[in-house]
Amino acid sequence: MSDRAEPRIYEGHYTVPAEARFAIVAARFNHFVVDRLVEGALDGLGRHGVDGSRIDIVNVPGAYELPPVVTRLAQSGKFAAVLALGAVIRGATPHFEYVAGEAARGVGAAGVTTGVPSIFGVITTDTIEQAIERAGTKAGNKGFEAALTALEMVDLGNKLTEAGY
Ligand code: INI
Repeated sequence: MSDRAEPRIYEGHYTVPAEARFAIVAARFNHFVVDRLVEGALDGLGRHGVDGSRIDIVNVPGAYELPPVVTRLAQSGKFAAVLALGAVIRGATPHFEYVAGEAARGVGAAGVTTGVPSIFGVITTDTIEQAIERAGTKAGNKGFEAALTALEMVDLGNKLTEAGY
């Protein structure tokens, strides 16, 4: 047996503080897909004891509008995490790169600048079929995944705070 000290490992689990509140910001564009993501996120949170009374849902026109609202909610200090949900589908539009890029950059920046986990639950695909696959059919549900990511990051943040980081 080695007497070498083991490293400390920090990792979040799906443990939710009783008072933690969550915000979901959902884009209306491609709502037939995004509605499934919202359902998935509510399911993911609900399965870990977060019922609707602890969740606010805010709707915005499109994925491009997610970042300012995610930032505002994260800055409010009222939420343990903010989930951004949307679907950017390339289709025939050259708009895709701008919308998807800005949504990803802006939601990421919200998390970095506020310290509140800001989760990127935005599907970016070439086709509607691929988007549907990621919204509760054969490739899982990105809203559900976003909920679990949020829970893990909240718990990780609490553990790092306890450790003095
Ligand atoms: N918004 C989306 O959420 N998904 C898309 O696929 C999309 N496309 O393809 O254009 C989209 N555009 C709208 C955009 O998010 C803004 O609402 C709009 O540009 C006004 O700022």
